[in-house]
Amino acid sequence: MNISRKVLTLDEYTIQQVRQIPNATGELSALLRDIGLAAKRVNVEVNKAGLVDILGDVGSVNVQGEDVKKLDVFANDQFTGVLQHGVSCAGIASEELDNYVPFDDSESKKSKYVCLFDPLDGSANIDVNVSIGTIFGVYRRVSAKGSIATKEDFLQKGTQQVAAGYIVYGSSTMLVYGTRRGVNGFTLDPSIGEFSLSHPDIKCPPAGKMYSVNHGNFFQYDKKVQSYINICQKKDKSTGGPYTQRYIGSMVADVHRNLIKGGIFMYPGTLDKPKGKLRLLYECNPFAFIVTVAGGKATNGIQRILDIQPTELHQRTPLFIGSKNMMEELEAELAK
Ligand code: P6P
Repeated sequence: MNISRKVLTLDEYTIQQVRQIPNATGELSALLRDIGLAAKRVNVEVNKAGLVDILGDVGSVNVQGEDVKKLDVFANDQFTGVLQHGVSCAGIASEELDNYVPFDDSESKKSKYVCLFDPLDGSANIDVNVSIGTIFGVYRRVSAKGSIATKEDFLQKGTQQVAAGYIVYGSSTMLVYGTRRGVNGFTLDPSIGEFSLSHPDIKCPPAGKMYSVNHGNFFQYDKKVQSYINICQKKDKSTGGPYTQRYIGSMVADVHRNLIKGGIFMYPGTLDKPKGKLRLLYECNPFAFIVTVAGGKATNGIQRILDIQPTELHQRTPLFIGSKNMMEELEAELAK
C-alpha cells in the first residue's frame, strides 16, 4: 500500500535520499537531521528573545572582537552539542570559538565529516527583531577516520563541501541546504514541530532587480565597484535598471531573498577593511556553494569564492554573490 505523504519532513527527505543514493551510509543525512534539531531549539529561544532576560551581552568578547550576546552562546552550544553527540561529525569550527574543536571520543573519531558554522549571524539585529540566521558547511575529513580531526580538515577549499546550508529565523523559520544534487528549502511547521519541504529544487533566477550593499561605505569602495553600483542605479533597458536597493544588514536574510527572487549581494573590501568583513570558511563558502549549485555565482572580485585555499579559520574575504547575469555585469565592470 503506497501511503501518500503530501509534504516530506526534513527527516523523511534525508532518509529518502539515503534510500535513493547507492552506497550511502546515512551519515550525512544523520548530520543534517542533527542540525535541524539544534535549529529548532535555537528557534524557540530566538522567538522569545524579547520576553526573557536572554538579551544583552554576556560581557565577553568573541574572536571577532564583538560583544557576545547570550543567544550567540546558546546557539553555539546547541550546534556543537548535537554534532558532538551524534554519529556523523569528528569536529567543528565556529565563529564563536578561537580554534577548531576536534571531538576526542571514540565514536566521533570514527565519523567522516567535520562541520563549520556561524551559529547566529547578524546577532547585532537580535535586539531589534530583525531576521538572523545560522550558516554551516560540511566537509569530508582529510585526516584518517578513527584519528582525531586536524586543522587541515577545516582548511579545505569551498569546492570540497559535501553539503552547505543555513537557517533563517524570520517571519517563518526556514532551513535551506544544498548538496551537489540540488538545493532544497524546508519551512518549520509549528503544528508538528518539523521542518517540511516547502521549496524543492531551488534555482537562483539568472536575472534580478535587487542589489544589496552598505551604501555607507560607498566612498571606501574600489572605483570599479562604485561604477557597478552606479549602473545598478541607472535607468537602462539593457540591464533592466534601475534596480531596487535592499540591505537588511543580516547576510542570511539578504542572500536568502536574492537566492529566491534574484539579485546580487556585495560586501566589498574597503579602505579600512581591504579583505571586507565576512568570513570565508563559515559565511562565504556555504553561501557560495548553495548559490552556485542553484545556478548563481560567487567571487571575491578576482576568483571564485569556492576556489580560495584557506590559510586560517577566521580569515575574511570580499564577497560578491547572486544571479548569474548580474554577477557577469559586475565582472565586466571589474575587468575594465
Ligand atoms: P555592515 C552581520 O553582522 C554581518 O556579519 C552580516 O550578517 C551582514 O551582512 C553584515 O555583517 C553587515 O555588515 O558593515 O554592513 O553593518
